[in-house]
Amino acid sequence: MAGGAEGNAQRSTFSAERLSGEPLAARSRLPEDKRLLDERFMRRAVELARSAWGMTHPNPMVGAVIVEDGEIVAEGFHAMDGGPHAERVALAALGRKPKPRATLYVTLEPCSTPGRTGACCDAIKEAGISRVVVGATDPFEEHAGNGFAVLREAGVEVVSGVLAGDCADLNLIFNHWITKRGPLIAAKSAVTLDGKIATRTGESKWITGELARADVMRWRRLFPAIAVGAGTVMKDNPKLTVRVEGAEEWCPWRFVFDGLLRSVVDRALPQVFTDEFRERTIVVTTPHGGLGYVRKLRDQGVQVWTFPSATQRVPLGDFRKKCAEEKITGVYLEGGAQLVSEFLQERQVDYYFMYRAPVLLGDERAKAGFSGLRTEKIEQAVRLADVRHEVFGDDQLMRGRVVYPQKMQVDENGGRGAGG
Ligand code: AOF
Ligand code: ZN
Repeated sequence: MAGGAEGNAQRSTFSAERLSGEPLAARSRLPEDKRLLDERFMRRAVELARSAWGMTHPNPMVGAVIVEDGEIVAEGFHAMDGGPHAERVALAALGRKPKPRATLYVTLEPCSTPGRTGACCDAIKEAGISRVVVGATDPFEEHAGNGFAVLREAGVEVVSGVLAGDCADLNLIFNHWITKRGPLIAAKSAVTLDGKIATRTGESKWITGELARADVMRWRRLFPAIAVGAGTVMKDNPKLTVRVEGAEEWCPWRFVFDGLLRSVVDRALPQVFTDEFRERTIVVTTPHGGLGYVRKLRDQGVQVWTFPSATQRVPLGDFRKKCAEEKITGVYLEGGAQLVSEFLQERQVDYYFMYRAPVLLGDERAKAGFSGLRTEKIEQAVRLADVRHEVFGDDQLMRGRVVYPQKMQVDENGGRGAGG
């Protein structure tokens, strides 16, 4: 394909046609050097958007730059939900009227309806911007594709789909929240070359290296909630906060799945129930947990969500609904294997992060990350789509959207209780 914004999008992981919401033929064709320049400025806009990593929920992360005569003259990003949009921040930072040939780069299609802050399309028109370059389409129904139409009607030149894959990837959580009206539930595992998460004795620390672990911290900071099973809480007594040098310790919502409340022991309680962030801990359980334990947790200031269930397993679809009601837009499942397997068996994992380290156990009794499915044919396999690969030192991250097969069979012994 000869040049054009679509050339770039074809090479990226996502299809620009799908993301930009426009047929390929309708998008403008640009000479190669102009396209490269557009990508350069868009890359800066993506970087700016990321400055608000984890701080905009339920809104998206958005970055914008204004370019005059090939130079960036103003920058902006959407810093928090309810705050001004990136385009308006950039226009305000400029502090004067843009030059007639100015270009605005923005990672997300400018909004065309007044939300809490006024439509960005209006601000763009009022400022007299003549060219707008956009990354991804806004999936929000009222906005999707409309921003392009409104601006073009006003005579603005619009180029869409520039770094579309990277721009959509910025908003994995927002995109899912808007289109599926519920949280993005993502699972993470760190595996060996042979796909194992622990040795036969259960040792799992230090499979991946420092850089991969730092990346996990970064994703922990993005997701509004983390989830673990009772087994993990009892075995590792994790803190589940985000600790990054130079930044204050951050605590997301911490879900502990414990159908029987076996982590509420009489001895010293796990630290997620007692530390300074204990009010950010939510125990997810069933009526089989016992009211005395529920009371004990509540006395600590810990929240408890109890879901009716015939077994000790928490009904995960109901958990998802409750998250939606509580406006929790994303949940990062950190394990253990039993809990993530239950989510998988119930088709409740939407996204998967797999860090693979160059370590080989070669032991058939080493522990696998997932179990409980009966996969006889490859067509029954769970697959990832919109896959992205990243490298962290010697380790690799493969991540993507989970696509379930039409027929997925859960093995009889896959139905053990919540915990892990
Ligand atoms: C943009 N630029 O920086 C953002 C956009 O309630 P509001 O006013 O914050 O509007 C939220 C909606 O606006 C959100 O659902 C999404 O469609 C869009 N977000 N749009 O042009 C931005 N944050
Ligand atoms: Zn806007």
